[in-house]
Amino acid sequence: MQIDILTVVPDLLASPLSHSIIKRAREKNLLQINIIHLRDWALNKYGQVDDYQFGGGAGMVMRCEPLANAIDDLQKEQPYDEIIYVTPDGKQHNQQIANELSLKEKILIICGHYKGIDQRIRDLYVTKEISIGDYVLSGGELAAAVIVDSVGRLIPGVLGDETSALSDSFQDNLLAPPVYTRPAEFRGLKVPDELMTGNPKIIDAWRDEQALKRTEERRPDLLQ
Ligand code: 6GU
Repeated sequence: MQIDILTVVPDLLASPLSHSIIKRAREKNLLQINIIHLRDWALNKYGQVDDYQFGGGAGMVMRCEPLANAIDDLQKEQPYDEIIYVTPDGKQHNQQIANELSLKEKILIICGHYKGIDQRIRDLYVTKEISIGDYVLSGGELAAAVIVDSVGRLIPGVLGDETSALSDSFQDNLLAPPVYTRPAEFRGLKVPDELMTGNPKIIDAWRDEQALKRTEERRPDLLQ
């Protein structure tokens, strides 16, 4: 899978996508991430990509021409399966969207800055608008990193059996059960007996029960 990310702050994206599972996915060539600097399509030698809003108001807006020219160039050989704009007014990201995106071949994520991008780019190019939650970030880069991480780990072959996504929170609309490692007792707190039985039936039943209990207590909305 290829994920291109169009940004005016490429430095914000480099590190979060170069570690752990995502690093290995890139090394195995299951995931290609290209961080692309929008200034390469700037309007002038000053690197301008934004302008004042029509109608007035504080804050700049990212202009159409650099974005349109960049997108046209980037899909000359192979069109994008999805062009995503990350924005606080998008649909809230979740595991189902991550699952769907992980099956695509080539996607573009556009990171907005300032007051966002000209509406006409959204009308003409964008196929999906995603927010990562009800709060405002300074730009779309950290949201893009969150989305790429959540998608990249789901690409077939990225996770081994031992880290299978099947046991993650949300994968079946349940939160994950508690987990324990050694020592078997810490400051008077013991690991639940069920996990120490070595009996897969008892262990699975305990995990299912705990996942359900946690979800009922913390996220009853997931059970609707
Ligand atoms: Cl996608 N972008 C920005 N700037 N802020 C956000 C967001 C995205 N999602 C939540 N807050």
